[in-house]
Amino acid sequence: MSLLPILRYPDPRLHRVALPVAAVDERIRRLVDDMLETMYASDGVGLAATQVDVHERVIVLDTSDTRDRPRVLINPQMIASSDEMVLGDEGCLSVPQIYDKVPRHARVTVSALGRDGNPFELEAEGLESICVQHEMDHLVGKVFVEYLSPLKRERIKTKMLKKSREEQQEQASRGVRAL
Ligand code: GNR
Ligand code: NI
Repeated sequence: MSLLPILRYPDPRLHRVALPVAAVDERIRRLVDDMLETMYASDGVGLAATQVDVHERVIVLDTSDTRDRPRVLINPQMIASSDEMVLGDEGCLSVPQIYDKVPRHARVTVSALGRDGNPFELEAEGLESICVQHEMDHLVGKVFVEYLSPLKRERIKTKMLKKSREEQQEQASRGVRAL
C-alpha cells in the first residue's frame, strides 16, 4: 500500500474525463487500496481516481463516524436522484481549506462494481449522497468550485496558486527540488 499525491486545483488534470474501467484486476485493486489509504491519511470522506491523476472511473468513500466502512464504486452510474435538493457545506482534498455551499440531490441511487468486481446498488442519503455526487463530478472533470460564482472561483484560484508558490519557495529554501 502507498500514499498517492493528490492533485491541487487549478491543475488542468482535474478536468480530464475518466474512462470506464475495462476489468477489475490486480492493478485496479491496488489502486483502490492506495486510494483508501490516501483518503484515510488525509481525513477525507471520499476520493476519486482523477484526484490522484488516474483517469478511470474509480471512487472510494467512507462517511461513517467510525471510519471503518470503506465503500468502493467502480464504473458508477447514477440510476435515480431525488427532486428534493439540499445545500451543504463542501470541501475538497484538491482545494484545501476552502468550504462553500453546493446544491445536491438529497438522495441518489447508484449502480457500480465493487472491489470484487461484482455489481451492486447503493442508495445514499445525507453526507453519503453528497459525497457520491461530489466524487462522480470529479470523474467528469468537475470540481465543486465550479458551482460557485465566477468571482469566488477566481479568488480561490488565485489563493491556491499563491499557496503553491509559497510552498515551492519553502521547499526550495530547504533544498528540496521542486516537482
Ligand atoms: O473530505 C471531503 N469532505 C467533503 C465534505 C463535504 C462534501 C464533500 C466532501 S468530499 C471531500 C473529499 C474529496 O475531495 N473528495 O473528492
Ligand atoms: Ni473532492
